Amino acid sequence: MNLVAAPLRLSTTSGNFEQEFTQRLHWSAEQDAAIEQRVADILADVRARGDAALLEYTQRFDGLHAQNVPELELHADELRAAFESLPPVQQQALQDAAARVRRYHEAQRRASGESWSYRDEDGTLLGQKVTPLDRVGIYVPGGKAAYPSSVLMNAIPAQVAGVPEIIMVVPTPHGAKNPLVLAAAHVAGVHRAFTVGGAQAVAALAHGTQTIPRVDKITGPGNAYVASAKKRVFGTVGIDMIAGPSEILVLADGSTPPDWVAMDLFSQAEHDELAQSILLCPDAAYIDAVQREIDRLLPEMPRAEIIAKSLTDRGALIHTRDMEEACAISNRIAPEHLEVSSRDPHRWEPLLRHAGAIFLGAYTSESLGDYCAGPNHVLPTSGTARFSSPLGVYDFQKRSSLIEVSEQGAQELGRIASVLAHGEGLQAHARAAEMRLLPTAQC
Ligand code: HSO
Ligand code: ZN
Repeated sequence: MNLVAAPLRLSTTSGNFEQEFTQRLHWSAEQDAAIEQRVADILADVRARGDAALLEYTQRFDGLHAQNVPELELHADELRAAFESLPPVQQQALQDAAARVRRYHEAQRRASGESWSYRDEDGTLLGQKVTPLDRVGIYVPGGKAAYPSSVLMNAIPAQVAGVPEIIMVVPTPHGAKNPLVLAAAHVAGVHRAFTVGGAQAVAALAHGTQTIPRVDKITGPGNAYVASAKKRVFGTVGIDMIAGPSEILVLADGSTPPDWVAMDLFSQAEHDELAQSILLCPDAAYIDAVQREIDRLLPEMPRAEIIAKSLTDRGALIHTRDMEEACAISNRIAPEHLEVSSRDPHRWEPLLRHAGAIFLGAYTSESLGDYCAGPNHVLPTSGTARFSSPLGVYDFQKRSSLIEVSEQGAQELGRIASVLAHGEGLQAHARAAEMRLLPTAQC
């Protein structure tokens, strides 16, 4: 088989650049009406019949037979046993990754996850109280997209936020359990885990069943059924985001060995045929060199077919006038992962405004971030980095405003509120404010 990975070659100086560029970026999640209907039915059924429905769907879709849902729980000793069954190098790698991810998220909590307050001169106290969610559900896909690293990336920020109950669901088709996933759950401090998946698991977490407690928020990636179910239960519970296919954008000044860049482009392409890998570079000869490395390295890759299709259908090698223009185009794309593969990454970083994660310098391969650098690998995709952020401790916390008005403060605030309440025609509001005015200060 002669596979070809031929990303689209574009140049910003060419007349039809805008049109070709826009076309290449275009991606829309197909809303399959049949899936939508099936998911709506499953949600309604699990909501109405609880465990009985969950058990039936698990039997039908996962070929997993059990007498009842309690049998589908993975207990703490089973998670620990999975961890202990791993070769020591894998145990160590999981623990090292978890420690680094925990440390990063602890810093995040210190920087932005703490309560604060201040007092006005008249003694009025104003503040913000940060509280962890009571209970969260983490969806972990089964089968080929079962990533132990994603268990760490979802559970650790929840744990660092102080969530007292983290519930994991993971489908195990025909009972096939992924020991690394169970071990990661053990390392990350998941409290309870169930071998259920699909829309039925999302329904169980959102509404609760006799066995599975209802949660306050559901995070984690999943297939089209899971994504549709998460969208539908949003409002009953919180959700993190609906992730699209992975993306990498490499901004190169030509100083990094081209095979490093080629492999980084492969690293996201190998996730999915729909993944998008893009190179932006002002040096045409370097772009040629990267393409040569792509051709040379592709046959070595076990997932060559996926890589070839992803690069050919969605990839691009874009020649820009200079690095400044490359940065501007990167901002338009707002990629999930942005590598600044430059001798001088700090020169370009201030120009980069929209990206889920920014990897600075030739040694910072995105793949290190996927596993163990520390920051979260659950990131906004499909241009949503324009307005959203990586999964973090803040996703597992919420904020309450705190207000304590002093007697003196009530005089000043009462006058303002009374005027505005009369303006809105709301008498009770006005009188509630006025009643607290001292006789000398009455309006
Ligand atoms: N790059 C993926 C995360 C991942 N990679 C997990 C390897 N394992 C998120 O975009
Ligand atoms: Zn990855």
